[in-house]
Amino acid sequence: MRSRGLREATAGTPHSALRRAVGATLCVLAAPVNAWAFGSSGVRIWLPEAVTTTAPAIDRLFYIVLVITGVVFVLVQATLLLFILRYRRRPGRSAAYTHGNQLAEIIWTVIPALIMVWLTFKSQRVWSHVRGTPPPPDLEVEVTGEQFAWNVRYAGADGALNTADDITTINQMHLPVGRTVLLHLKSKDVIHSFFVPQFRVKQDAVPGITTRLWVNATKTGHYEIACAELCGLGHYRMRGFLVIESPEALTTWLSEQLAEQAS
Ligand SMILES: [Cu+2]
Repeated sequence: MRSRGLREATAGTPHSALRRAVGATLCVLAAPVNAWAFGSSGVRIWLPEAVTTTAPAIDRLFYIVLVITGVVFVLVQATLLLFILRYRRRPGRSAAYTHGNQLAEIIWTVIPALIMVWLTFKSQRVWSHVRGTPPPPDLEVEVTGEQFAWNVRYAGADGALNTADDITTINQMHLPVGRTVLLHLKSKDVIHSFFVPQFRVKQDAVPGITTRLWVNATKTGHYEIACAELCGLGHYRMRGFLVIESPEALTTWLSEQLAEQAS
């Protein structure tokens, strides 16, 4: 630890100013990590609330990459500024010619390579969990994008999708909290993109392809489904409403939809 005397002795030097600037920047960059570490009691910097079992791991990865790239950015820009000032043209000083420094080149190649390899393994674990084989679902729902609405289909009493007793809604999706839901994502016409920010899910709905996504919501609430792909003139109004509720409330809602459909 630096002694008090030494701190006071270096307090007014340009080096100490640089150190303070780097320290302040690191504090700002560390704020999102702090928010993540303290969970819901922390300050939300800019990401929306995370309401699925997979969202915290995705956020953690995002903040790790943000902090690493942020620190590198600040260090590189500070060094650049320092060198611009320190080695600026001065009368009587000629330029020095150099072939570089092999040790420095090895260091700044090996360290980023190791960080990249570490991030690859770390992100692969998250990716395979989120997008690998889905866990056994408690409920399957079909979501079909079309210009400019989300068609949602639930299985009826027979428990099978795409049969006569299906329950269909437009722009209204209800899902149960604490249950694994498998979404079958389709498109009728052009490429749409199913986007629920609180799920940390943004997935293209491509004509001719059924994409499977699984989610397990951790919190009840009202959220929005956006289309994140410019899909035509009415793209701006392609907006769905998502309700996460208890399984019992979902059963009630589904029977209401069925009664409405039959009348
Ligand atoms: Cu769309």
